[in-house]
Amino acid sequence: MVGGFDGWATLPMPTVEIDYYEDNDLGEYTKTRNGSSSTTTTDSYEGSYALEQTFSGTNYAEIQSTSGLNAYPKQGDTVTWHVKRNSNTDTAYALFYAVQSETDSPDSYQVDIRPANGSFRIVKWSSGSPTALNSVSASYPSNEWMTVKLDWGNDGSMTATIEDSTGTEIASVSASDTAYSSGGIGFRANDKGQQASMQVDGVDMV
Ligand SMILES: [Ca+2]
Repeated sequence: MVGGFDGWATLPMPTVEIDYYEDNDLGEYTKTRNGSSSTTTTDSYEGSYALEQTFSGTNYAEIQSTSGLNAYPKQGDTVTWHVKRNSNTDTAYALFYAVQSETDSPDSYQVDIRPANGSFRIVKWSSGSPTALNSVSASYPSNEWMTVKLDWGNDGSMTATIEDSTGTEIASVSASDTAYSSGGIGFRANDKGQQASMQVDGVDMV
């Protein structure tokens, strides 16, 4: 014990930035569906820029990244996203993690925000097919920044929680799966005839 220093273990874990979009560039991502994915200055959670996906029609807005960002989550990490949606009800928004390739609907997991179905889910993608590992009911506010937090355990346990802008919990869902232990991140907005619009900012590991 020297100079009162009592060990690194007592220090708080630093926040590690995944993407804040302040480079005003999505070059780290592959556009895997034809809907619009761009940076925006109209609406940001922190700093000047955020990711914005808008979509209406027959092809989702989707981007995937497995390299180029500052960090990617793995088992044992806690991830947070800040997400905002428009008021249309027949829409769905996906936060992908454990992305195995920069392709449409890659092998991955996703936290699934589904105003269209009134549900909040953890979904596993395998060979292009989605399976809901667990689903709970949820009613989402619109036009405000929600916070999504994912606790991804070393044993493959996953708990995703979503809160409104005041910190009140909207829903929490848990699942467990060990198919993927690390990988990239991605985002998707889609609809069933309404215009899906999602902003994302401040993606961190905490
Ligand atoms: Ca930002």
